[in-house]
Parts: sequence; structure tokens; C-alpha cells
Amino acid sequence: MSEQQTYNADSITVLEGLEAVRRRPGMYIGSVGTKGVNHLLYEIVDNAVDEHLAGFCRNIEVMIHADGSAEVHDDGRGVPVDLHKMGVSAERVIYTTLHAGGKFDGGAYKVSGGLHGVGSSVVNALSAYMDVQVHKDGRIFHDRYERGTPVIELSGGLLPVAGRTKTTGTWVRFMPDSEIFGDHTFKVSSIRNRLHETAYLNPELSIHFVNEREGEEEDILFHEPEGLVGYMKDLGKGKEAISEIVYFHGKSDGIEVDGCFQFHHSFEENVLGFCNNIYNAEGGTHLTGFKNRFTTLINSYARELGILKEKDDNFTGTDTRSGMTALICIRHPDPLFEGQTKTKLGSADAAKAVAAVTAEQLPLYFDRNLEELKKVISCAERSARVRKAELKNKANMLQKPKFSFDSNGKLANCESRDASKCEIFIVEGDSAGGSAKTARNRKYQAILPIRGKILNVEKASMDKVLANAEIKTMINTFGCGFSEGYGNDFDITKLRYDKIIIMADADVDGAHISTLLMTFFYRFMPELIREGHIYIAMPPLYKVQPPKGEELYLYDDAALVAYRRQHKGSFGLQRYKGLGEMNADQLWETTMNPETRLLKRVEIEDFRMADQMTSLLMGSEVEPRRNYIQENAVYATLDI
Ligand code: 28G
Repeated sequence: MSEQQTYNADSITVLEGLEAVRRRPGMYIGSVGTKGVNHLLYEIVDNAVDEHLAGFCRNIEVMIHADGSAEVHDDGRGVPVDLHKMGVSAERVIYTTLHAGGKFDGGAYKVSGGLHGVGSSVVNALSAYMDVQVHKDGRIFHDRYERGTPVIELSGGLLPVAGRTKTTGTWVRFMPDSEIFGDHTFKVSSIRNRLHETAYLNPELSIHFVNEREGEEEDILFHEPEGLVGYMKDLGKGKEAISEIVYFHGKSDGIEVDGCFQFHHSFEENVLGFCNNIYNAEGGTHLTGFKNRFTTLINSYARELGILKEKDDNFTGTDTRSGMTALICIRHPDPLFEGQTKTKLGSADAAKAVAAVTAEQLPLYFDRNLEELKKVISCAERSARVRKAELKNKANMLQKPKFSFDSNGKLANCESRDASKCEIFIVEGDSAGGSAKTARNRKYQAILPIRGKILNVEKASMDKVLANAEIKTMINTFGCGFSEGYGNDFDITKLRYDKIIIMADADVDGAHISTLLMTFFYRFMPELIREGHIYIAMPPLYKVQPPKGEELYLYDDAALVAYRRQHKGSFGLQRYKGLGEMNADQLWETTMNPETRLLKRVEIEDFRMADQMTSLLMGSEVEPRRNYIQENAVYATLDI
């Protein structure tokens, strides 16, 4: 058989492989929504980062073009274009064979965290088109695919030479296929965050990000020579530091460990793990290794210094990490992932390696910086004190009679007890609350009016939070308890409503109230957000009344612009400033009726950034707050 025949035979299986990806895209990239679209780009960027990790690329360019395509360029060696044993250019094999990837030559690490590392061929299969340009060995090569199928003819299995060059590198431009993704597009805020994070994790890499989409043009260079320390500074923005940033680094059992921590005036713990450049949302063994050894270390120092007496109990792990922000970043030649979203590092040797490096490196720092050590221990003492006080407090609070299901004067509960069908509207103000009570479907819709701004849980101590009437009412009404630093009474199976819907005015005050509520949910019931139970009602901004024809509600300014474009003549226009301007019928029709309303589901993609965000949001500036709410509240489909 000639080489060409070999390829023809194999190419059938190749195309069948890519066809499988198109038939069940979710299996490969998790979703066919906006997250899936972003995933395609991350896959390609990760390949460029791998080329950096292999030691051959310092600059990566990422472009979102106005037409909805994305382009990535790296100045590495260029994807190999020589004849592969399958009888075609290696480039063809890489972009058309499932799992053509694998560990890079030269012993570098291939990113393989979680959902990533599915390979460039998956991106190719899910793109309307993909152009690949390679500069290598003085020549320029161009290849093109449409829905995964190559459209450039090879000669002798090789790509035609498209020109000469003195540089080396790879360009990939692709268009997410609307047959797969519908009208979902790239979510730029997530891309920006991820690229910035990649820059922090790779201090010698520069990432140039260009967004050419109409109305959102931007051009940013991410270069973070301070690495993890710079990342820590970023995460600590808006928080008051107690201790210095401590950076440590070492290698054990073939696993490289980089770590960094700092204490702030806060009781929160924010310990983030990364393996081979990928954030591990569910944590894993690297974090366990660090946390356990850190606790042991602090306890033994505290005894050595006489801060803990013989009769005293050890600090708990939570005590020693109270107020801590930490980044633990490992490079592992062959990591293992587990958990619901495969974002939890499972490799047992990672725990051992991180513990070993922590035990070896931290004493080098603490032994020389006694004052810093004392500050760190004082955080643990403070936490232990509060823990003991709150344990009593909580016992007291739990003894108080709970609000019974209906006896709360303000809550208008629904009749059904079938949680999967029930929803509760949290409504700002008594008057809007009154309209909502009249408007609702009383079988399935409960109304909980809250007065004015709720307590900012970010700034209040735990006993104040638990004493706050609105918060107590919410906890008791939802039925699922709450979780906080020292214990977890949260039980999502007890949740009495499938949807918790924040209904506030579409103005700055309304946005503030939504933010306060989301902060409360994020800190005390984060699973409600993770599991998609929190929604924001979208009251209309406008009502238009054409001279003939039906009145129409418009939910944002873009809709008004579109309406103006389509309706040349004059029409009546009413702007709604608040929920209070609508009568009960209008409120039902526009905002509450599941058949016609628009709901946003609150999704926090970046739980790692959310902690810092809450600090940012609670600041005095309104604009970032509004942006945050708009960016993080992703449109759910019309909730029918
Ligand atoms: C621009 C967007 C994304 C890439 C390279 C460079 C090489 C490569 C890529 O090799 C896999 C498997 C083992 C050799 C390696 C070039 C060695 C020598 C490379 C990218 C081939 C493929 N010369 N740059 N892959 N190995 N950039 N950027 O995808 O045997 S992928």
C-alpha cells in the first residue's frame, strides 16, 4: 500500500472520530453554551502555553475578531509539518486525530487539568472553519479545515509552501460553529481573567490580548514578572494586610512546588490550588498537603514560643488559616483528577511533595522573621477566641424558637410544599412587596419583602449577622441552614424553593441591594449559587406603544435601540424607574409570570476571584459594582 492509501483508510476513521465530537460535543467540552465556546479558545491557548513551558515561546497573542472568530499566535517552534508515520503532515494528524496530544517531548509538562487537554482536534471539529499557519524552517505553511475536514490538497502528504520567513511560530484562527453553539459567543470577561491568571503563573510569558468586537474594543498586555507574588498583591487589593507576602518554592519527588501566602484583616480563608497551570476549582491533594503541614507547623511554633500552654488545645486547621490567602501551584508530570468536574487534584504524591516543601521552606522564613511568625499566630489566636465565643452564641441562637413556616408576618408563603415547583421572590420595599403579593401565583410563588438595604455581611461580625432580622428570616424561610467558617449546618436537600429570585429596581440602589444579597448567599450559602438556585428578576426598562399594534415591554437599552431601528415612525415610550411604577397586573406580566418573564441566573464562574470581588463591590464606587452584576449574572434562557 502506498502512503496515500494508508492515509485514505485512516482518514475515514479520523473523520468518524471528529463526527463523534460533533454529535456529542458536551462529552468533550462540557457545554455548548458560552462556557463551551470559551473552552475552545482555552484549549488552543493552552497549547501555546505548553510551547512556553517547553522553553520555546515567550509571546502569545490572543485576538477576538469582530466577526466572532478567535485567533491565537505563539512565537514557539511552530507545529511540526513534516511527514508523520500516518503518511501525512504531522500538523494534519494533530488537528484531525482525537487525543493526538500527550506529553510533550523533552520532558516538559502538558496541561491536562480537568476538562482541558482534549486536544486541538476537538476545537477543529467544532469550528465552522479553522486556519492554521506555521512558520518553520524558513517556510510558511497554511492549512485550512471546514467543520474538521481539510480543504487544502497535500502533495506527497505534505502541505504546500505558502512563502518564506525568518521567524518561527504558530497561528490558529477558528470560528466556533453556530450549528453547535447556536448564537453563544465568547465571554470576554472570563477570557481576560484567565489570560491574566496564566500570565501570573508564567512570569516569563507575555500575553497580548486584543478584543476587536464592536463596541468593546480593548488591547491589553498581560506580563507579570512578579509571578505568584504579583497575583497575591492582586488578590489582596482592597483588603488590609496583617503580614508580609511569603513566597516559597522547592522540589520533591519530581514535583515542583511554588507557594505563596499572606494574612489579612478578615476571617475568610482563600486557598487556591493550581496544577500545571490550571486552576483546580475543587482543590485537592496539593492543598491538603499544604494545609495539614501549615497547621502542624504553627501549632509547634506556638508551643515553642509559649503562646499555647500545655493545657491548651491545639489550634484547628481553620484557626491557622483564618484570614489567609494562599496560592499553591505545582508542576506534576502525570497528574490525576477527580471530583464532579474533574477539577480536584487526586494524586497522592502531590500531598506528600507539597507537605515536604512546606516543612522544609517555611521554617527558613519563620526562624528569621519572628515578628511575622507572631502575627500569623495572632491570627490563629483571634480565630480560636472567636470560635469559642461563637460556639456558645450559636448554641443560644439555635435554642431560640425558629420562625415557623407561615407565622412570619412579612412572608407571604406559597401553598405548595413541592420544593421543585416553588419559588420565592425577595422584594425590596413594602410597596413593591405588596404589589408582588397581589400579583403572584399563590400556589407556587412566595413573597418575602425586605426593608431597605440588608446588612453588609462582608463588614459585620458573625453574631451581628446572625442577629440581623432580615438575614434570620431568610435563613429560616429557605429552610436549608447555612455554612460558615466554623461549621456547616447547610443542607441543600432541605431547600424549600427551587428558585430564589431577587427582585429589585433596575437602578443603582437596586443593584446595590442585589449585591448585598448575593454577598450573603456567597458567604453563607454558596451551594445555592453553585447549584443554580439564585436568580435575578429582570423588570422591563421600557414600554413602547406603537400607534397601531400591541404595546411591548423592552428589557434593556439594546432592545430599545433595535426597536427604534425597526420602527421608523413615532411611538409612545415609557421608562420604568422602579418596580413601584407598575401595577400588580403589569408586574405579573413583565416580571413574575414564568411564561413571559426574563430571569437571569446568577453564576459565579470565577469563585477564586469572587472573594476579592466582594471586597471590590463593597467599596464606594458604583460602576464596578454594576459591571460585576451585569457580567456575572448570565442570561438564562427565557424561563418558560
Ligand atoms: C497558536 C496557537 C496554539 C504549538 C508546537 C510546537 C511543537 C509541537 C506544538 O509538537 C507534538 C509530539 C512529540 C514531536 C515540537 C515543534 C517539537 C519540535 C514542536 C500551538 C511533536 C507537537 N517542533 N507549538 N506542537 N510533538 N503551538 N499554539 O499549538 O513529537 S503546538
